[in-house]
Amino acid sequence: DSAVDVRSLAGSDHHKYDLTLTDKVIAATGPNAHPRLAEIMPSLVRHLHDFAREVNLTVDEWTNAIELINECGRMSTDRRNETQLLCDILGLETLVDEITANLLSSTSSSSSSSPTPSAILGPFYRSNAPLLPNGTSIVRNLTPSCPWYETAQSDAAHISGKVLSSSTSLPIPNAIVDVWHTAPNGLYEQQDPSQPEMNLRGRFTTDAAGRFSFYCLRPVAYPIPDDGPAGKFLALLDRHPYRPGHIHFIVSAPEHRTLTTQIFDQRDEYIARDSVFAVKDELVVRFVPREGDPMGRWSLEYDFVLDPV
Ligand code: MBD
Ligand code: FE
Repeated sequence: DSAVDVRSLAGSDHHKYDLTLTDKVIAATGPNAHPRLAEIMPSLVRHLHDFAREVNLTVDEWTNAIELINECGRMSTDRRNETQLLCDILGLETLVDEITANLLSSTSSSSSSSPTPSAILGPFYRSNAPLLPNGTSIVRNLTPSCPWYETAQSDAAHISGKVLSSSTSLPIPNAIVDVWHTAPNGLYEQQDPSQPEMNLRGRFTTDAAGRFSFYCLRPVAYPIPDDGPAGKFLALLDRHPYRPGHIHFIVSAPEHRTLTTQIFDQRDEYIARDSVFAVKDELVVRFVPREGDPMGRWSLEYDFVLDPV
């Protein structure tokens, strides 16, 4: 009889049975295993083994894959996280973000407005960005000698809005809007020695009316780092490395669930083919011309709606 419940065999007498390799690996988990791991490992092992059998994975191919993963784990000089980047180009960070959002929304109580959709964090977040007063700029020490000085003038933008609670639609004072994006050369500050420390990063606190405002730049499309293992992998897949122009946010407030998200500039040619699959319709924004403000040629009003905890 081949129908054996392998879970009941963990322990003494499983060697008596002719289990397949897959079943043996699953059955090897002991009774005191970490509960969540005990729950998920049978599925992981089954899918992993089924995959290898389905594609007839050879030792050479497996060795190449191990080398790719090992290379991702070796920290590059700009502290980039290539393991995360590898997950991103496989759509995995977006998938787990989606799964997490679905789990949370099914348990959340009645709300009067729908929360702002989340989007992936990405590998370039830095904590402790400068706390800045509303109405100031995250563009630091910009001088005419900067190679992208002209672009920074023509793409200077003012972003303002409210942070609201989905349960009441009321504004939330003292919420923190943590923002970061790349320079017009497509590089985040920590990737680019020519940018000042914490350039294009800042944290703003909403006022009594739940409002925040700051100056930044309209975001540009740029390739995710393609000089390392993730880039090598993309090339082997004949895929482009570009992300549409985007601005990252982490919005947090007392008694509310922290929102990690991104907004995407509607004008961007890569909006429908993000290399890391993070674009959602509700996160696509339209900057409009701003009159009479030399600090910002473009304007955007955007509200963030947070779910209560
Ligand atoms: C990025 O800038 C980014 O936001 C993500 C998610 C992945 C790679 C580079
Ligand atoms: Fe990014």
